[in-house]
Amino acid sequence: MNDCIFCKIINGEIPSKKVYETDKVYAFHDINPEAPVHVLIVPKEHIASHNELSSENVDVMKDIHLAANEIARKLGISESGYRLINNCGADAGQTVFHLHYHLAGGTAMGSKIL
Ligand code: D5M
Repeated sequence: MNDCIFCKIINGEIPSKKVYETDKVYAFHDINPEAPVHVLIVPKEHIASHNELSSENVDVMKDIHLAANEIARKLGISESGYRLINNCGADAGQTVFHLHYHLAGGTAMGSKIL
C-alpha cells in the first residue's frame, strides 16, 4: 500500500527501531511507548485490520505469535509477563490501518483488560 506508514517502515522508507524480522513479520519499538517495553509486531503483507484476516492470509498469525514469544524472551519480559493487544477499528482506537499487535510489558499492569 503506497500510503501506509507501516508498509513504509517495512520497506525502509521510514526509519524504525527494529527488534525482529523474518520473511513474513517485522517488529519495531512503538514511537509513543505506553510501557517500558512496547513493541509493534506487523505482517509484511498489507492487511488493514483484524477484520481483513481470512483463510487466505491467516497463516501469518502463527508467525506473529511466535514472534511475540521470541521478542518477549529477547527483551527479558517472558517470565514477568506482557500483553499482546490488537486494536481493531475506530471504537478500539486503531489509528494505523495495517494489522499490528502491541507487545507491552516491563511493568505490572494489573488484572483489568482496559
Ligand atoms: O496503534 C498504532 C501505534 O503505532 C501507536 O501506538 C503509535 C505507533 N506508531 C505510529 N507511527 C509510528 C512510527 N513511525 N514508528 C513507530 N511507531 C509508530 P493503534 O493500535 O493503531 O492505535
